[in-house]
Amino acid sequence: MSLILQSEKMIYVDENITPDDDVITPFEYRDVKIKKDENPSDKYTILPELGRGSFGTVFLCKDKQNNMELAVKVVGYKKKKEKIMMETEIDILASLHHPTIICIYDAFDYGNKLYCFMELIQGGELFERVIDEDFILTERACACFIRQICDAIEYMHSKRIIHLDLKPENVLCLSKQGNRIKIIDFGFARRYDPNKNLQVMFGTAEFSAPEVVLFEDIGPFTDMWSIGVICYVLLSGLSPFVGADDYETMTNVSFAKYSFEYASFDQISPVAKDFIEKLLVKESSKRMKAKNALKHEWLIQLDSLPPGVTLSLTKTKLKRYVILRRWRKAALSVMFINKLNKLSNSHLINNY
Ligand code: PIT
Repeated sequence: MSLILQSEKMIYVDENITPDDDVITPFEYRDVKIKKDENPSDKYTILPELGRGSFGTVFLCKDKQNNMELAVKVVGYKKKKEKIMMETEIDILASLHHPTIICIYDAFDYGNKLYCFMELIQGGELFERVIDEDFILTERACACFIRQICDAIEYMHSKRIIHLDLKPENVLCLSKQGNRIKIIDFGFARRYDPNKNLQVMFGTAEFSAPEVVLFEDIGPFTDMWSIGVICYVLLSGLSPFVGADDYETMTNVSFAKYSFEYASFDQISPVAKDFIEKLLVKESSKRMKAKNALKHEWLIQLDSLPPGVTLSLTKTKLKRYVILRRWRKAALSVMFINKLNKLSNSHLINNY
């Protein structure tokens, strides 16, 4: 049972479920290789758009053979580099078999586009779900979500794969009632060789680790910082490093200074704060690893504690946070369209 109904509509997540029982994967893991010169439309019907993000465009679709609903990410490529990036993403996804990671179903390279068919996840983004009127947000519910994220990341790190873009938008809920989540978007994920140095210059400033903004060596520890930021936001509705713009945010991240001196944190337990403190450590080598995060008292004690107080102030602040992000996303797409229009206009001018 993943749901306790309190009064008529209130939803209490039953955090006693460990992430591994009641596994909801709609199909058996498949050995996916990219099919070439096969038209995906022969096997699948592509339906309306599901969403757009840093990951590109994802459409709803159906397997014509068994009528199973799926999600498909379609990426057109012009340059060899773009193709290689998407191939890496598909290859990484195909090597990950975990209940808290989106499951790949099929892949095609056809007509200068790469198609990645995946399981359909219908519960929406985690933060959208927790701000719902019916959802009772408690520290235990937060710990239940964070434990599943740590579980997936520990699995990835054990396979020497790093995600590098962990943020709330990339955590989806399986349903509107249960507590299960899945991690999506492996567009920035990398195979990691501990003997080789790796720097990157991408991701979302607000959730990026100091080593990313300072262009220093990154590694599995980079994902752990992002989990610390997600956890801070989930428990308080506040973003620890966000500034007026990306430059200010990156400066804040580089100093790695943050505080729990806000009213939202009054209701948060010392053990939860200790969990965050062990992740938001500037020196990457001293940061808590995924394996140890799963052994941290905050995630271990989860099963034995009562649900605890509802975090009403956090929820109010989270609502504001989510609405602001929606606005920013909308503004960014308008800016993008304007830029495209300008580009195509200048193209017209240049051609006349
Ligand atoms: C869904 C439903 C939905 C979005 C997605 C899947 C997106 C998945 C996705 C997974 C990736 C990736 C990009 C997007 O690189 O609303 O079932 O691994």
